[in-house]
Amino acid sequence: SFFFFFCEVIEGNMRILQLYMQSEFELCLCLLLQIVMHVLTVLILFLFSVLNRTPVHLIHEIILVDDFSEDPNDCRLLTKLPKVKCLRNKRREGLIRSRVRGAEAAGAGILTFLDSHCEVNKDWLPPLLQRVKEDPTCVASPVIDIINMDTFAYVAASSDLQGGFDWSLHFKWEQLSAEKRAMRADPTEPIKTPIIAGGLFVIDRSWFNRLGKYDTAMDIWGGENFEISFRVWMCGGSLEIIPCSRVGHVFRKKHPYIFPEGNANTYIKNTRRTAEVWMDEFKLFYYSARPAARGKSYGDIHGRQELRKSLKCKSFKWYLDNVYPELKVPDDSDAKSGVIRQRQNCLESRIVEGQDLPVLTLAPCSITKDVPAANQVQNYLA
Ligand SMILES: [Mn+2]
Repeated sequence: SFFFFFCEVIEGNMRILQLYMQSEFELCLCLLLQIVMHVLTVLILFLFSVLNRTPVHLIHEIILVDDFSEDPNDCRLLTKLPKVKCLRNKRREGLIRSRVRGAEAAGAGILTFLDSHCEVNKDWLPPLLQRVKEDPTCVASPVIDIINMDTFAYVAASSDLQGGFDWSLHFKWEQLSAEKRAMRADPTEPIKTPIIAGGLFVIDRSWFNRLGKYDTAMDIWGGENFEISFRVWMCGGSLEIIPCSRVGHVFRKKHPYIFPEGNANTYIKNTRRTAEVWMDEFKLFYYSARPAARGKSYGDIHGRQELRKSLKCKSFKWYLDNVYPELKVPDDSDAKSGVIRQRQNCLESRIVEGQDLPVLTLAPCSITKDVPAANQVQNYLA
């Protein structure tokens, strides 16, 4: 069965074996086998890479939060590895509350948050720690490389990208603007990023606590990176990508979490909380881009609004002007009127009996003397 395991995901397993051979853990191969049989390959790869590629004196402890997984023994078994501790939730809490629980249990002055499906690369930690030591309000994240979920192949990502988003609060990587590129004298310089991709970052513990940790009323997963990014920038900190630090992340096709409310509803609840607390009048653009969010309940945000007030955070307008000028604020000049054509067909709206709203279809374009038919003229945002 060990052989079978090695056949299954060869590249990842070879890396685990190499990391094991290089390590000085007093862990017999039988225990390794036992661990391997019980838990996911990615979790083993994660722990071995952290233990082998991090100067040992820089790790106070590695806290795993088991979010009510099927077998409590999986996590318990991993505590046989040096520095590893395990906390198990009594019920499924999701990423956000699990992270807060881990952070509250942590004993060190600087916290490093990582997903469990990561493989840290050589010398990943010191550049992140150094940046946070220099400036404790800076939240430092690595360049996130890509690990293929089927083959475990490790693919380097570009190191001159920043995190960005659109008004529907959909995250995307984007090229640095020409101005930002011109200001960079050296490719190892930190990149100020408007938003972090997800959960890989180093933060000073008292700064994390003072800033209000995470919004623990958010469910399961999604949207929390917007909330923490807006909060860090608007409340006096900064977010940086440190090009000298690289961590591989396994990108899965399917989400490992079950969303009791459905994936889209959870994302809307979490992003709606973010928009309501942090985006001021600009939240209207969020609602225009995500009309489905309007009717969805998002719980009580009073506590988070109080937090924003007590930290005397800046406005979302300040954030847009100073941190993310690349995000275009829609205005009237973006509204266009005209025909939307696909080959010889045009988008046409029709009133259908028994339906409140017009129905869109494609129909042959109907243009007489350069004037399009009224039902083929659409208003849209370019
Ligand atoms: Mn992840």
